[in-house]
Amino acid sequence: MQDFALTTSFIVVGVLALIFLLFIFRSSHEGGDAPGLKAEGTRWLLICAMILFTIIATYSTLKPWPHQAVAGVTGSALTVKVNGAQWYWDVSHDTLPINTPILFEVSAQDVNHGFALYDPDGRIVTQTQAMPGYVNKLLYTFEKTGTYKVLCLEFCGPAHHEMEHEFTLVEKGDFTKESN
Ligand SMILES: [Cu+2]
Repeated sequence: MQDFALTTSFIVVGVLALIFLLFIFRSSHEGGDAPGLKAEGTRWLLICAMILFTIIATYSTLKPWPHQAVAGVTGSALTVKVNGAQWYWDVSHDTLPINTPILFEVSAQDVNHGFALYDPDGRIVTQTQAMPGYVNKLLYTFEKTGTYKVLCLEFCGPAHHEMEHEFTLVEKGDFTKESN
């Protein structure tokens, strides 16, 4: 869907640019030798060329959308369901393996919350919104073992600061689904 929207908007912009160019070309011909009109035409031609260049340059350097990355690995990923509520996190697994793609499926029960993961050094490593009625997919591969904290990033009421949770990251060999 994202790709479709992007491609469609680029095509529409491209067609509009072509219409502009057509009008500029025609008006500069109708204007005969009038130097003012020719200068105007050249200016518009340059503007359109710059717009086209920007679009092509942007399109050619685009990285895959995060959703595509999620779609590509869902088969090998370990899925963790996360549900935010006033004022706690309900998660399906507490212990997770490192060097394994983890797919967090994040939702909320009541109001918007912010699901943010902090590494053992207290640095935020990834985050997404937890929204009622939506499941936001967040893909992350942990590289270090230890205790990772979940904190809420969206003010969600008087006990917002108590919305903490912990994940224990262990070596791949030490991980069993039953250990959760
Ligand atoms: Cu909160």
